[in-house]
Amino acid sequence: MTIQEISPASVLASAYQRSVADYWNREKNPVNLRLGEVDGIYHHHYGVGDVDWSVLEGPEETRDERITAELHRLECAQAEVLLNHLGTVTPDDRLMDSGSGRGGGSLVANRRFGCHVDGVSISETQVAFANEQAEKHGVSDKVRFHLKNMLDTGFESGRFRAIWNNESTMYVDLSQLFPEYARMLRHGGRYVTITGCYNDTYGLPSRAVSEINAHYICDIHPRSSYFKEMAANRLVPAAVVDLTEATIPYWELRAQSPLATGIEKAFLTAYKDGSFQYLLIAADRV
Ligand code: GPP
Ligand code: MG
Repeated sequence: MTIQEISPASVLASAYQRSVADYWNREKNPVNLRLGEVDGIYHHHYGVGDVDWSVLEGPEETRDERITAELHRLECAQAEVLLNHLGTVTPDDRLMDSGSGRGGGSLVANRRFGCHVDGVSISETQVAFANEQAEKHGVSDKVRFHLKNMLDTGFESGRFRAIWNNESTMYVDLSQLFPEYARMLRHGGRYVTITGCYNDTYGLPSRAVSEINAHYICDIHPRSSYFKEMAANRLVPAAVVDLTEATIPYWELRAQSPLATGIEKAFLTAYKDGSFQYLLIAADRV
């Protein structure tokens, strides 16, 4: 283990990054923990797909449990959509989960492909939690989580077959992020992001988008900046999927859940007024 991996001060390059690390070190939202407890896969992203509204019916005593399981099912479906865009991955390949949270995405990638996964987070608490999960799932030989900064990981050039960000690009400047990915991806490697971005055709960030930024201490980028910065960094888009319609039902259900955090209305407003989009972008490193 390098010094960089064990010293938070050397990983956090700015006061902003320290404030983000502080948020995630303290974060214990039941909407994340209760969902993770369903099957031991802890995600930090939202869901896609049609809601089974029958979960609201049936015995009152188990209603909350049914909603929790349904929200988790939709978040797991979102992770599968991302994995579907990683291309061919063999058990010897290495993938990087950039902004790996409590580790759920890395575990499901390893489960599907049998590959090595390096998860990266600037939160010590998340890294420790995720490494415990890898132990519990018996895959710590192949899935490892590191206290590292995605803008400057220290990983060797050409290490990765694929890199993904599942809702974590809004914490970094893309003009700093993509050069680091172009360096770490091998030629023909795949980059995938699922992200919330603001819609250039709306203009600048709407009130609802600004509320989301304030809630998570992030900086949602315009859709155009993804393509501009990819083009500048040898990343050629291979697929773009607008998941906006597919994520709205998740937010409708979450708004009715006792696990709601208060940000649900802002997401629904932003998606419905056209100021915000939930997008998957897959790109090849050339
Ligand atoms: C979800 O994490 C993602 C983020 C916080 C980044 C912001 C994402 C956008 C698309 C704008 P989470 O699962 O920890 O959030 P919550 O606690 O609200 O479920
Ligand atoms: Mg969540």
